[in-house]
Amino acid sequence: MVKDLKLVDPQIYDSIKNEENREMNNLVLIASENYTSRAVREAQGSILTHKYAEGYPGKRYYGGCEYVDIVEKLAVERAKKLFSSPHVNVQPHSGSQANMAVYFSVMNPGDVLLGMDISSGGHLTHGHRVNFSGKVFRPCFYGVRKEDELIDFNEVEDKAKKHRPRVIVCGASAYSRIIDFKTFREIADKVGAYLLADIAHIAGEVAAGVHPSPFPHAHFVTTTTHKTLRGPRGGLIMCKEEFAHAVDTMVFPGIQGGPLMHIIAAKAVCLKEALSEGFREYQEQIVKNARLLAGLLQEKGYRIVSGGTDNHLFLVDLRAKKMTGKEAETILGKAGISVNKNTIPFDPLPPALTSGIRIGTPSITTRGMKEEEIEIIANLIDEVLSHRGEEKILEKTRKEVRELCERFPVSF
Ligand code: DSN
Repeated sequence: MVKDLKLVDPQIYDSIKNEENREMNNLVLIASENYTSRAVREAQGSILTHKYAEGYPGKRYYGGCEYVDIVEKLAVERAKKLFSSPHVNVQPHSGSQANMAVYFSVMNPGDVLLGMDISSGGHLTHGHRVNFSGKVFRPCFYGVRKEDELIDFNEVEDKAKKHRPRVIVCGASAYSRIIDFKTFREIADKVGAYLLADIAHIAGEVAAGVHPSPFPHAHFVTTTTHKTLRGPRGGLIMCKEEFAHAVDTMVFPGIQGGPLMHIIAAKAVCLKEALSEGFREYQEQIVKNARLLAGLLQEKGYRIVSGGTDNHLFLVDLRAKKMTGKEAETILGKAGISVNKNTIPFDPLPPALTSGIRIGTPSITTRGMKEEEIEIIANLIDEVLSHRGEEKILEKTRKEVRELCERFPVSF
């Protein structure tokens, strides 16, 4: 007898339903989140989760891989086409594991890794001391300039010459400007380092040509598939042919076991969607929306880190508003607007408090929101933050958020 989730596990069922409602009725402005299509989730929730397929298509350690081979080959071919990448590994379970596989394919423990400081917008896996990347390797960091909050290439070069890294990693989680991959490569070449471009955040924009591609500059490119790319939670590695064997053997058997074939199928679906008509327009609209929202908040007196954005996100410095990022995250959350607290460059406050919030537009753009709705959202954010603690304002905003969400439904 087929028993559905509601019967088998009502607690989990209810939590999923509640989360569905939360996602439908809140304005999600978390820059790293998005809504997947039903097709992506159908593949992700499929019976492919049953299959062991250690190895690669045509070279598996298990029998019965004829269909999952088709799935993985399709995912690889689509990723190659979308990103114009010579070689792709679609098996990394996450962005962290994608970065780990690249590091271990060209570095030994104790080698030097040069990455972007987390408070300038970098990621934990770019050498942070609490992460494997900062424990196994010897990390050193570059950041942004105080005066304009843009990547300081003089510092990148100075640090590269001083510390002689084996790998330089560029790419960020909270940096709103174009990343100049060519200059990073020139610096890497001066010190004989490999360049890894972690495009997890901007993958959709890169795929659509809205952000310059890291190819041909980077030796390795990693990404997640669930942010602007709008796919399932997971990772990808792209590289030149000469590194293909090292990367593939490091993913499996180096750091992972059986690939998640249901996730790989969902990656293939999202890559197909990204190759289809409308994806470029979607990415362009994400950036238009982010630019407009940053500009409108600026007009209302909020300081935007680096003065604006070229991509899907930006950071708001709340110090002049005498508010921490934690407070803003909580107050906006109560109004149905979901953001995350985020350190700003040279932040005097710790990561648990922060002086800023990060705002991103991929999710609301997936809902179809455009300029008109962005104006409403800017007003709602300002109203809530300017009247903190005023229950009446919160109530009014919650109602307006709900109305806006109902006009732009998410279909699950
Ligand atoms: N946690 C992700 C983000 O929010 O940017 C990065 O991995």
